[in-house]
Amino acid sequence: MIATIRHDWTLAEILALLELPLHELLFRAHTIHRQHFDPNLIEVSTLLSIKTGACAEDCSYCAQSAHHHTTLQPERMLALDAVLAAARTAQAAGATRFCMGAAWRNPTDTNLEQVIAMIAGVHALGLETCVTLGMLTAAQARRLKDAGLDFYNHNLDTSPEFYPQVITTRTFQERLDTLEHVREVGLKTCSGGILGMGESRQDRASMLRQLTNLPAHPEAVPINLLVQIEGTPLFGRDALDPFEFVRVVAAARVVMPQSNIRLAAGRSEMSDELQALCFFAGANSIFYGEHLLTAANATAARDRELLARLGLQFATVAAERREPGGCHHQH
Ligand code: SAM
Ligand code: DTB
Ligand code: SF4
Repeated sequence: MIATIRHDWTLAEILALLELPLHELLFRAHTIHRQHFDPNLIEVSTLLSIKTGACAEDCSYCAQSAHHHTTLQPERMLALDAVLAAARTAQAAGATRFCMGAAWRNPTDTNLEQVIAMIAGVHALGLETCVTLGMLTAAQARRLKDAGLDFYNHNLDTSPEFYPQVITTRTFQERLDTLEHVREVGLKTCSGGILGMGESRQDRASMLRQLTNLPAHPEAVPINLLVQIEGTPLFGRDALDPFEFVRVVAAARVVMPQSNIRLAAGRSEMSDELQALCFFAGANSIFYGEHLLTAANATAARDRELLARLGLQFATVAAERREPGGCHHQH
């Protein structure tokens, strides 16, 4: 049986999921996961920061905000050949998607044309393309779609209630507007959030509710664990209980059965056992490669070893969805 795709989850229902006995929640999530995906395949995307730091926004988690005093050195936009060299390396290491991020509030139209040249080059290598450039107008989303982009990443980051404590220079509604522009032109959306910023369980449920109640579930849902950056306002926050992280991954799988749930930033701080639990709970995608945007990622060598120990394989194309009725779990 294939899970129904719902857009009407209530906060109370999602909170109730998060509050289930852990094994109950894991069983439900894994059962749904197997109905929609091969449970032994992991999708791998590699990130590259194409324009680093000096960002006008005040996101309180971010190393790249000009509002904070971090040790990060700002860098101008990378040249096309440097981007393509990084994409070739990522592809040779086994990545199937290349995600380019820029520290902008929004791109100018000139910025966009430069990024489009990068998208074209990466696409020509045979990689899926994703960019995350901040807010987009409807016309800019259309331009990216026409240029052949596959995915646009734009995170909701947290609940609408907790959001004002995290970012003051753009609103939650502006994020929803960008996602709408992206969706309306037929780009695939990648949208998720960050855990461990001091939010409550209710905030975590509320963020998932916002994602599920979008007119279409995002095709990819990155769940980031806050990477604590010295000099940012969120540095020194209490660490999140790892089981709470797993619960959110599992609940995300239950409420968005067909989306790729990505175990995103923060894996370098996670134990192998925690990552294995997250994969069981329905995470089927990772960022792969030594760097995230500015922070270190789990190393590629550690990831290859971990996946081998768990009997998991890199998906050769984006994690394939099961054909309805084509499930091979025990009935
Ligand atoms: N500047 C663009 C924007 O914010 O829309 C694109 C890049 S931004 C770095 C992409 C996302 O990375 C953020 O929305 C946030 O969810 C995530 N992120 C940034 N810094 C992080 C950190 N220290 N820990 C976890 N996730 C982080
Ligand atoms: C997402 O959800 N996480 C990625 C990607 N989308 C762009 C970024 C993580 C950034 C982690 C902190 C850093 O590297 O600065
Ligand atoms: Fe800028 Fe994006 Fe970092 Fe916010 S998350 S400060 S918009 S780079």
